[in-house]
Amino acid sequence: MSQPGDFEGVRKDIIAILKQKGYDDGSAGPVLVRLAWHASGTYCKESDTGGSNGAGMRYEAEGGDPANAGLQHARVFLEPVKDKHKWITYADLWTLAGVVAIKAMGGPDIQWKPGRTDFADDSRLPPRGRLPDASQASDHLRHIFYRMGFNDQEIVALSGAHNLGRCHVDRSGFEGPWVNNPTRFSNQYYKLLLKLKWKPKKWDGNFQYVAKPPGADEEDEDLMMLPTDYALIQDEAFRPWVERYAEDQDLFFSDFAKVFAKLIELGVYRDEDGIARADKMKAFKGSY
Ligand code: ZEM
Repeated sequence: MSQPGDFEGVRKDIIAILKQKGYDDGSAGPVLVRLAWHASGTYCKESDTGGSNGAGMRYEAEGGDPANAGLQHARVFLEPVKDKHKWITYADLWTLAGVVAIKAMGGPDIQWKPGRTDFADDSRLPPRGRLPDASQASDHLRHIFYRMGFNDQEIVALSGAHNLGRCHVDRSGFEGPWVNNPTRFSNQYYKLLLKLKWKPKKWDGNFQYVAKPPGADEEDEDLMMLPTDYALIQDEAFRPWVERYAEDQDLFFSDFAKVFAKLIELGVYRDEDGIARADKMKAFKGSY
């Protein structure tokens, strides 16, 4: 048991569980980033419901949503950290783990503030269907991300998280990594989107794009893009941001840091002093 408020201790212990021999590419990092994103990405600005408060994925109604398939791995990886620092809420731990993982994989420093509260029961969970559907295109991306309060540039910057990790057929119905080194944060995703010749994958699974990595041998694993990734280069407002981030990694890192910090604050009400106030959060008192 550590001292309440020892977030440095929590950060160290998150770093210590990142290396996971035998799991995916040897790292828990990417799936932790996805956990932070799915915990936050249910937010609806208009009704001020959903978001990173509550840690609703602990309950079947949210955790068992097919959109969240596979994220139990992330939650299990974090259990020893929660065990050692019992005072931290799951909602804080999941968002902090995403931030720590991004930094440890070579990404930018992202501002993180504590104060999220865990729901005491499952009566306040956001409805299913608020997370994006990878088989759709630009209109859908705008519909989903505008609802959270993001703009076109922020949609493109957030999508750069697909530099990390991979798709798993048994989780999403899609298959493969976006980049060659999926545990190293970079702007490679944007470069490959523009540079490679993306073709529909020939298989019985979900429609997705594939390409051989540059200089690949026949047996090299195909890289992939989801229809929503590909939409970023087809849409005339998204594409210029893909081009800018492909050219300028520093710009991408600084924009990504801002937008990820905004993502993990969704649904968190803070007083002017920055202190989170659960009793002022609609998700805790209102109804859907
Ligand atoms: Zn993802 N994402 N995502 N994403 N994502 C997957 C994996 C990962 C979409 C999506 O459908 C999928 C954001 C945005 C969007 C990560 C981070 C972020 C997978 C594969 C799918 C299907 C899941 C599987 O099979 O395991 C769609 C449609 C998005 C709309 C733009 C945003 C925003 C993210 C963070 C900021 C990460 C890190 C992964 C890799 C997870 C892993 O386990 O390796």
